[in-house]
Amino acid sequence: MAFNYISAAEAASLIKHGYNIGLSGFTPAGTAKAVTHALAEIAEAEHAKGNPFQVGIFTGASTGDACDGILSRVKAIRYRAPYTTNADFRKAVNNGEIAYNDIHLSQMAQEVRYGFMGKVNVAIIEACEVTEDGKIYLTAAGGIAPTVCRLADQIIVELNAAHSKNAMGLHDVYEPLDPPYRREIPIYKPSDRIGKPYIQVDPKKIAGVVETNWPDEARSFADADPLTDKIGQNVADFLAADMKRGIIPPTFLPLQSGVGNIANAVLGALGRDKTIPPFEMYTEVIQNSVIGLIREGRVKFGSACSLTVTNDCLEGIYNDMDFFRDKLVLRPSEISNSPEVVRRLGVISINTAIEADLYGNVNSTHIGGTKMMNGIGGSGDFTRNAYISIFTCPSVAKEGKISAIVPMVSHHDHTEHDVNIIITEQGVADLRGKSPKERAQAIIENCAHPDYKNILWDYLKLTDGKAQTPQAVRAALGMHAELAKSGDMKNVDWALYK
Ligand code: 0RQ
Repeated sequence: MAFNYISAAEAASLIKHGYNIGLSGFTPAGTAKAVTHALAEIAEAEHAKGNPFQVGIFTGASTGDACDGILSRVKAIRYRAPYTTNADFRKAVNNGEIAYNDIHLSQMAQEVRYGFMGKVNVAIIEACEVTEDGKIYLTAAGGIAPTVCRLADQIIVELNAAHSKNAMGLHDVYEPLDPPYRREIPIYKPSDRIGKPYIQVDPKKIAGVVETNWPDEARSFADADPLTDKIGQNVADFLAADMKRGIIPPTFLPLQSGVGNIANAVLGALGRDKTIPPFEMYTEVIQNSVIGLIREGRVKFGSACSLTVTNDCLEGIYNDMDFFRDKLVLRPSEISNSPEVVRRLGVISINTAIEADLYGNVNSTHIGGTKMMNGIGGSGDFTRNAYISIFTCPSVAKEGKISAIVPMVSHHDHTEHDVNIIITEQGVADLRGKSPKERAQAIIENCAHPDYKNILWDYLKLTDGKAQTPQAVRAALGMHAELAKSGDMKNVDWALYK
């Protein structure tokens, strides 16, 4: 059957107030852009007429400004899940304007299937190719595209010429059955392929194809600096030492690494350390640094959900697909982040904390316990199931006025039961095999900034020092309270809590 080629505005007009839209994409590769942009114009016009116009957004992870940004600015988002990084969206969430459901990325597709979030009315899927018999070839990310394609009443395809058709074949599309029929996900090494390179849909559901030429809105990251380099080096040295003493097998283990400057620095340091053999990634995002390491032969294979790379890097991959075809695979997020597979493969996870407490609990999402930063993303999918779970962060933030090591985290994402290692530029706290009181010693000694060490030792003196997890409950958030009061945690006066 021939497709109905329509404009972005015509496609957006299929979306009504109150609909839930399901989007392709992941952080922010492969997200729909043209139709959401046109949807914002409809919302603005409806609001000008005094009519309500808001939608729910279900997607893989963060989208770009052409979705989360513009739709938040025109107040067109009622509900959204999961992770996002957009500053305008963040502002709207923290102003109470959007209902944001921050769930583990591996759970997103299944929670939509289970019906936890309501119906998917329209799916908007970015593709590099679509065939008349209903094969949709995704671009630079897997996300939850297979699930929303299957569940939506209508599918709009954004056929984006900015993505080369060479992307065909990058994907391994696999959707598990739901309980009680679910079987194991048969991935036994990062390079295993278990599905198809396209999403098969009923072509009658494709309401229209919108042709675009809109590059991904890739985030750029600052160059490595001495601080991130030191953290990266500490991670590489730690892993090399663990391999030397036989905790990590000599073949090494697959790595997961989060997004951002620290992740880039960690990978740079691992690439340089030739005592670590070439390794594989079983991760959610592949950043520029991994592509460089694949070219150098330091990374043997990359399994991920998205190519979160700069546009020139992406073009380089597409132009060199003969080289990359057997070294990269993109999967739906429930597979790239599958707890079952992560546990089986023995993935080493490396994610970034906002703050960690003396006992190894980690806050990855909230500033001051209340304001959403980005979201948990896939950090919990990997941390809870990792062979070794690592959190990195600078020991202080905001010119030293905030310590990343605090008596008690102001919001809880990863518990003391799941966090093995904390690494700052100061050093490495190895929490494995330690009791809470032993962990507190290791964290203060090795990770806290020198300006805060005595403050943290003095905090412990307020506790009875004996309980399983010694806390002085009134003082436990005293450093946060001091920050709110004077703008500097260093001013905390423990005498007030005696
Ligand atoms: O503030 O933006 O005003 O400069 O937080 O911190 O140090 O630039 O680090 O960009 O890597 O973000 C945890 C948020 C770190 C991120 C987090 C302030 C700091 C700065 C950003 P400015 P940095 P990053 C893979 C896995 C959760 C999801 C995850 C994240 C800003 O890594 O969202 O891991 N992780 N996913 O100054 C107040 C503190 C602070 C603080 C830092 N204690 N108090 N402000 N900041 N610590 C990705 C996916 O899942 C797809």
